[in-house]
Amino acid sequence: MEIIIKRIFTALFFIGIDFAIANNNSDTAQSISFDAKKDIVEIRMKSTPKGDAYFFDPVGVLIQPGQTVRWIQTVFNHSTTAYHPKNYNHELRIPEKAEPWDSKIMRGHDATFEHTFTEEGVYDYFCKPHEMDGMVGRIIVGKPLDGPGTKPFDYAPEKKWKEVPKAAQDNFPTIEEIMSKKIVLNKLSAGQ
Ligand SMILES: [Cu+2]
Repeated sequence: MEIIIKRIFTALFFIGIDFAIANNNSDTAQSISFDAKKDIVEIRMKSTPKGDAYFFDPVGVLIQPGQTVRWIQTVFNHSTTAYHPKNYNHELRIPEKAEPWDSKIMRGHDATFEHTFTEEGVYDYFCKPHEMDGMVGRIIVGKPLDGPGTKPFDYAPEKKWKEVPKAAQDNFPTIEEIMSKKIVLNKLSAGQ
């Protein structure tokens, strides 16, 4: 009996906390946090059943400024890293005004990383351990505009940025495909 009463008290305690948090938000904060939660786009870091290839799925997404992307690791040890000179001297392939992100190597099943996008344009990113194998993705925020992500690979050889590996170049969905489909599933995910 005592245990049951304790449980009821615990339950009431947590309901109380939720209620307090909900009431603490101003109207604006409430609507922003509600919308932000609803608008999170999830991209999974997966492997083929045999474990011989790793990939982002979906590999391409169209989102709107202010939206957040959440990467979820379903198999061990990946990163989501923007193509940007600040990230290991990689080629600049995100809008010039945008902040680059780098999750570093993520550890553990269900590890997640989030980034909120505000600048419009094309964003290319890679997984640090598997870029050479073609584990890359592309996100378009709003409109592609004509930023670095719309340019051909190795568009500025004088900068001496690290080259985008051929396997990676081959795995980006086209801008046209992302704009028309909004979500481009990875061809490696077929049948999963
Ligand atoms: Cu990876």
